[in-house]
Amino acid sequence: MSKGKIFSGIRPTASSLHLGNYFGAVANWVKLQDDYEAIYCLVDYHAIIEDYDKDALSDRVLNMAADLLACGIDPQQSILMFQSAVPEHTELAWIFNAITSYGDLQRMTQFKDKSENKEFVSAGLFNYPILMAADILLYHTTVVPVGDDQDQHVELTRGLARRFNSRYGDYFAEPETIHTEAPRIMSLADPTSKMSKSLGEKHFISLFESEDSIHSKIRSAVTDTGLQTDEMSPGVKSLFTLLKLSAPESVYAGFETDYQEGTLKYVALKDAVYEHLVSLIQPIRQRREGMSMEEVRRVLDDGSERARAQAQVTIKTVKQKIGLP
Ligand code: AQP
Repeated sequence: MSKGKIFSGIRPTASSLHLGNYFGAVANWVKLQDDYEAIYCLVDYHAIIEDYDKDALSDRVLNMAADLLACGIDPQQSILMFQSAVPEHTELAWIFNAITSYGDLQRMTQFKDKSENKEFVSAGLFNYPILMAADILLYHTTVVPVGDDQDQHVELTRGLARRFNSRYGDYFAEPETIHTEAPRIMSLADPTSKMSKSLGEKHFISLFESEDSIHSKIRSAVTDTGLQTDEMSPGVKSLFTLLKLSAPESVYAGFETDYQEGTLKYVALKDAVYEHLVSLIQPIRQRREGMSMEEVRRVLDDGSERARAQAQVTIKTVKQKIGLP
């Protein structure tokens, strides 16, 4: 039986991955490599639609690729590539522009959140989901492993596949989303918001920041929201999620019992989260340290070339189907 096809991307908007990226998406990318034919992409065209540092972008692409390799993406098994090396992504996006409804784009919550209170909102930010749909469908993807903040965009992608197929004849499969057991990691400084770089330094933990900094961010994690309720507060829930993802089951169960019996000490919970998280990411950090950037560049160039060969076949067929000469 032929393997299903995966595509997923990450924006090189910072120099390294954060825990949200890792637990929400990348951990699954690594796990699914054996069962799927996978393409993982540094989506650099998605990184230029909001303010960005042009002098840093190129290095960020390389650094994020190095992070992904350190996390366990295997370039012998999967394609690791960057988007701007394969112009068919933007070519297909333009074609999809013609079949995307303005109203559908207006409903995208990420656009609403990211455009709020901004003086300059680029058309690229509005059109972002179209390029994402092109990224996915260009490779006849069947499965998209992402955090749940991307669900609405994958839904739009399915709709575009349907619309294309009904106008021009069956061609694109409708991809499914796959989540990890933690599809939304929350900010420790504001446990009601998603862990995210754009909220600022204290709202995310990078896989590669100093242990002191990780310790201090976990130690200052918000636990009480001041509201009296019988339910676990969002901050404590978030710490338990990180513990579940990093510690042995017995450690997690012990803290759960403490919580139920009312004997839980937040400091002990935070220290356990710190200790287990750091041990989990230690091997990744070590692999990252020894990595040659020349080798990373070679992996990316090779992956982009292999991806382009596939993308060119799709674009050729799409152009024929829509009547271009
Ligand atoms: N907090 C999160 N929990 C679970 N999954 C997450 N992802 C991102 N944040 C979380 C998933 O990571 C993949 C890459 O997403 P991206 O390119 O949007 O990553 P990002 O730019 O690093 O996300 P940020 O930090 O949220 O960026 P800003 O603040 O700029 O918007 C996706 O699969 C995403 O779901």
